[in-house]
Amino acid sequence: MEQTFIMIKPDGVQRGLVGEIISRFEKKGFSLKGLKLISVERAFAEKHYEDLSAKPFFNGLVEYIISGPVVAMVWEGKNVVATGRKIIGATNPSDSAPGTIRGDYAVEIGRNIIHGSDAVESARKEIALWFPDGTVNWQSSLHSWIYE
Ligand code: 3AN
Repeated sequence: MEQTFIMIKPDGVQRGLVGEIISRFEKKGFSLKGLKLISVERAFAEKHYEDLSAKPFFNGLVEYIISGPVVAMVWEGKNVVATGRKIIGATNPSDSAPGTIRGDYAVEIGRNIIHGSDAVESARKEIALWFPDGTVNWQSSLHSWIYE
């Protein structure tokens, strides 16, 4: 089954949105397979965002991610990468629809609360980076009520 990497950024943790965000993924029917509250070092944040290293906002982005603890998660389910991005909303909160996490709780692109993998391949890389010891292998007893 497909997995994605979701991170609640330091602003989401500071603003008390952890429970709300987890709730949205749970209620949708996705399964939590990994979860930790963690403060990351600069080099780790730079590795996570290495594809953006040439961007003018790269240093500010890294400073933001290391400014406080983040909640790193792995969620599993059918089409969870693409559907997770829909739940999160567009990168710039000015463009994210009401009803999405960023649409409901964020104002600025540089404080957009949450990260979600943008493709199955990047999800695989990000899960390996953030959960090097692997994730938890379990199946919800609701499985047959969510999938046919
Ligand atoms: P997403 O997080 O929606 O996948 P990306 O991968 O384009 O978006 O950008 C990664 C992160 O970089 C975003 N979550 C955002 O915090 C930051 N970012 C992207 N574009 C900008 C920008 N123009 N100015 C400041 N930060 C940005």
